[in-house]
Amino acid sequence: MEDLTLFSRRDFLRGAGAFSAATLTLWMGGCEACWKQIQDRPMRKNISNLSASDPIITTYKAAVAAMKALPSSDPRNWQNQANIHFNNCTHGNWFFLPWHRGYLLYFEQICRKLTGDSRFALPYWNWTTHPAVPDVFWDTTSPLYDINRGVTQAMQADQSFVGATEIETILSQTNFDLFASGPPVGGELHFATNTGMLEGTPHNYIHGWIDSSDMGTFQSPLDPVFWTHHNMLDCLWVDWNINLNNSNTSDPSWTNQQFHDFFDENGNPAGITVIDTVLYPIFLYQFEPCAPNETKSKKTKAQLEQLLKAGAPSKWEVSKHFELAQSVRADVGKAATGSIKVEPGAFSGALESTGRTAVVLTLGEVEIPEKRDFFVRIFLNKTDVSARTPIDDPHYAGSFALFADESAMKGHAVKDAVAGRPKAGFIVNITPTLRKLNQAGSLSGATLDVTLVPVPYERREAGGQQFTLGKLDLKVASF
Ligand SMILES: [Cu+2]
Repeated sequence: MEDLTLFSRRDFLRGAGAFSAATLTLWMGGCEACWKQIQDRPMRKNISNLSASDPIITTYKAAVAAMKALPSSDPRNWQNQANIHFNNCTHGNWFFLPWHRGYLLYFEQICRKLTGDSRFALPYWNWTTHPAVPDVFWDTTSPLYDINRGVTQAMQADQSFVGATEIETILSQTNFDLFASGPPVGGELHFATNTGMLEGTPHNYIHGWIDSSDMGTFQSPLDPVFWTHHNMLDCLWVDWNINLNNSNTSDPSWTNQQFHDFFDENGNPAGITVIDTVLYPIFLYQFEPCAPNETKSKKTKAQLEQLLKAGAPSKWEVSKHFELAQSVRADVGKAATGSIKVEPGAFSGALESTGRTAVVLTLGEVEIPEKRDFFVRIFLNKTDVSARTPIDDPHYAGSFALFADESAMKGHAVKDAVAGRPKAGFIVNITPTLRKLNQAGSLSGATLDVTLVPVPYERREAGGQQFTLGKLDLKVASF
């Protein structure tokens, strides 16, 4: 008999909506109808494949219109939904994915209730296959339009952030912290101190690229694109877990964390427990394939449930640690280098193509500027690079973008001013680049040069801006 404790939690059942404790219990015991209900759970589809008259689009439009029409006293009101994010969102740490998964689930339930379309499933925007903001968001008479966007309908997101090669690199991370962001430094849920690759690269980039007083800020859910953007991230998390069979962290400070920031379809307060969110995609909804070269896992549903519920330790065993404890400052459009002293042979274990040892670079104490008109590229052992250096250069090690500063969140500015706040941090697995350099014989020195290039977003003049970080940290880690 399987463990049913998860399903007795009130909050989960609230989120589950269609299921009751009784039906789930029956299903676990072999109830055919419940099994079928779960098999037929609503399908979250690729919005770019839907015509403007598709019922999913019609419902989404009607739901957004209905939320916009609700009085401000109703927590399901459009602005109030965005305020949930503004006041409570978690970024730059490992609560990022589950918090947003819960947020989306309750939003989807509200859409269903307000439109009467009980099988509505939120569509996702696959920016890998369709890098422009989808057409349905550009009809100026539609509730899905947002006048504040800085991009145009014709512009395309940069391949180095959303392209298949980059997304495959991110999905190939086996460590939860690297893939999904790591534990918050200092334990504070709202500090962006440990941003992993899925969040730091496509997530942050899309927010900054759309460039508006909405998407570029913590009020981003005011743009209906937001929900389809985060749904794509949710889909990639599902792919990473369910198709690629990677485990989330088993750390109890992650699994047991609760958030009570949401409202259900009736406008009543609702919450999530992180460990419950890992099972949503098995029981409550499913996705059309969204990842490059997606293949289904051969595991059974029961095996998947077991894998997801158990998780695995995500903590790294650090065998070597080198750091540059001084700031690196780069003008936008120009390169700046930090040279980290390393001992000879330091990376040898990680350079073999097998094994679970990696070299992880942390960009620490990053200043998030008020205007974030640029993103950052990283090159190793090559200092004469510029904003035009192509990303297929063998020294290229990754790109990341900056999202809003958490001091912009309501309630935090005051607290931060008093307590002092840790600055942003980003983690990047640089092992593949080191392997390439090693093969080419350019990894022999006593230092590793980390060159950062802040690249202005297309069409924007990021004049006078600087990118500054306080610390570069290099870990040889096994996980
Ligand atoms: Cu976001």
